[in-house]
Amino acid sequence: MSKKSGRGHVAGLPVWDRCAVMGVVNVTPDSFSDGGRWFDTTAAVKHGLHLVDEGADLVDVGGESTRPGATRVDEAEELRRVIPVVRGLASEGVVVSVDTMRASVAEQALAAGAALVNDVSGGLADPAMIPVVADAGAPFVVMHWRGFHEGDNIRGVYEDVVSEVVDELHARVEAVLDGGVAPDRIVVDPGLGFSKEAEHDLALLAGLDRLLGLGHPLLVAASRKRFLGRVLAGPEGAPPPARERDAATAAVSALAAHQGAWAVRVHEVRATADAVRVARAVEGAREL
Ligand code: PMM
Repeated sequence: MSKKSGRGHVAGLPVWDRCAVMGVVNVTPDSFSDGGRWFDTTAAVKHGLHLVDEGADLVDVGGESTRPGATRVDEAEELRRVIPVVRGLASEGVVVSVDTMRASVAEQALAAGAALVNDVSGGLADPAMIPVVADAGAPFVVMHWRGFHEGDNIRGVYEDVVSEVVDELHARVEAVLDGGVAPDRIVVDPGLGFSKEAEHDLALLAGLDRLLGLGHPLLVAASRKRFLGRVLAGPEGAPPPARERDAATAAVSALAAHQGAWAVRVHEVRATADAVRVARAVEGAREL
């Protein structure tokens, strides 16, 4: 998969001729950036449909916050939050991704119509995840992950963050392949903000070409994250709140799309939908 030949297609999903836009629906009371707003099935489905109207190509539904310091929800609660929303959106023809670290949630979400499994642990949190995804023949997002957050960012220590993330993702991809997931169904993701400081996130965005070198479509999920708050705050200032980071998020979307990302995962879709179209138009001009 070269940058020139496109950003790669993920078997089992529609083909987009530009960077795809994944809109986020967090069905949680406590997500770091939009928690509590869509914490009910009807509101969550409505929000997902609104994101599609705004230009989302797929909608990522999650029921567990991965915010630093968040406590895990139990399985029954995660199922209760996620499955009706997946079913509701899929029945409206939306391409749904399920954001979960639990195999049981992934399995039931796939049965309810989800098209893609997005596991921030890359299959590490639940040993049953890879077999479930392999048996279903589902596409799988493998994110770079060094373990659950435990308050202080004890795992966010790197000598060369880009090389280490590439190597660790490569090892995860091998494990996922060994587990029987087809190579054309694997998406990789650098896991911005997970065991990473702002400088690491920025270095990863500067090194997307090396992540693309893994040979799999690349998902970039920068939306409203802490590193954007740091950039916008400047050296002395206080970071703006998460919901005031959407213009910065759209800037990252344009940069990621321009560098060949397969998809960007965002909370506010409209500006990013424009950003990826501008990136596509620039790419088209280069092809002339
Ligand atoms: N980040 C969050 C949740 N899910 N999924 C992928 N693939 N990559 C990410 O970086 C990622 C994710 C945390 O952000 P949120 O709480 O604002 O949704």
